[in-house]
Amino acid sequence: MRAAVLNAIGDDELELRDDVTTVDPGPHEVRIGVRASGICHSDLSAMDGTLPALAPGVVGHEGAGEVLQVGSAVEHLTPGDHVTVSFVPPCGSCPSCLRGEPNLCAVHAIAAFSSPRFRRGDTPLFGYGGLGTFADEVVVPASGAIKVDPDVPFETAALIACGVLTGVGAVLNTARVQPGSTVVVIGCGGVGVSVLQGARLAGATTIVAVDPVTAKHDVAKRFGATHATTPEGLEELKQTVTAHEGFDYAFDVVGLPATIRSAWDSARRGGSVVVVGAGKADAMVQFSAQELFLHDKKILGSFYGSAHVHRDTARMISFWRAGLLDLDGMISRRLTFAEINDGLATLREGSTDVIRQVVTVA
Ligand code: CXF
Ligand code: ZN
Repeated sequence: MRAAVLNAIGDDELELRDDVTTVDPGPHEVRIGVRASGICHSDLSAMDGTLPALAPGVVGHEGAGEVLQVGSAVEHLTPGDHVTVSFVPPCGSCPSCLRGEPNLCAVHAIAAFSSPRFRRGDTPLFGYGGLGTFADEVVVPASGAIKVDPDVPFETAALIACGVLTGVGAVLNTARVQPGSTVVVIGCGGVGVSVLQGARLAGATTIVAVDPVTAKHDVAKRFGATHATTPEGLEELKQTVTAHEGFDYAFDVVGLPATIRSAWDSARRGGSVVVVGAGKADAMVQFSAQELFLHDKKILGSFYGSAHVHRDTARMISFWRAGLLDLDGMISRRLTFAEINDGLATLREGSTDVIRQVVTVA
């Protein structure tokens, strides 16, 4: 079958091959025929070493498809079911799952670093985040395949699997944004736009989008931003729209020390600073000991939108059905499998108004 292989960390391009096979599904696993996969910035971060990934391996982690085969112990899925796939399949019984934080379940996430999911000849290939959705098929733990109604287009469903759960989840689950709030969102890619939509959904009344690419400002307004600015204009706009208070909630959706610091500086005393952006392991952010205490700001990390993936996938689909979440409008480009490297280059370039590019795999 086809798969886009990252041969070594640091490579700019994936090698598109047609001689890759998956491992066989174990009793608690399922084989999925991938039908659509979004291109997420974390795929680039796997390629350039910003986020942990193993090579050789198959990247892609925002996918949806059809169940082809189920392991002998799998009861809740049958071939033909439509699903999204998750890079954090909840095991259901570890301390994180039991305390109601299944987004932090490490059981399968850790296994992804020791058990390859694919083979090319005699060479084992890892799957990024335990997935590897830039491939015709993936074999995943059954709890990481989330059933969706068959009328939801695969492209639409795929977006939920990473970017939408991460962004909308950061607003509703991590920050619990209150109606009438003031919100600033730094970074307007697929996740940033999802944060904007989440803020609108939560009833925030002032929503400021920040991005250096001015072409993204109109895009941001389509998804809920009431104002948009470059980073240089943020301080002045903050003074105007919050009457010198600062924002109730400031989301960093970039993950750079400067943008995290900017989120901190934008939040009001007592406000919440939510770090959604996936930064480097060795990038350090500075806060003075005094400001941490004096300003009473809450710094909240947000991994995978603090989501309960099964509950929240269903919730995102109901928002979409109710017209409260525009998922289809987020798809700015549909690509074929052969165009994956072009899509990655477009995203790396960053200078367009592309929100999400979706690869049609079928
Ligand atoms: C990433 C985190 C590392 C594994 C793949 C997904 N998160 C969002 O893009
Ligand atoms: Zn992602």
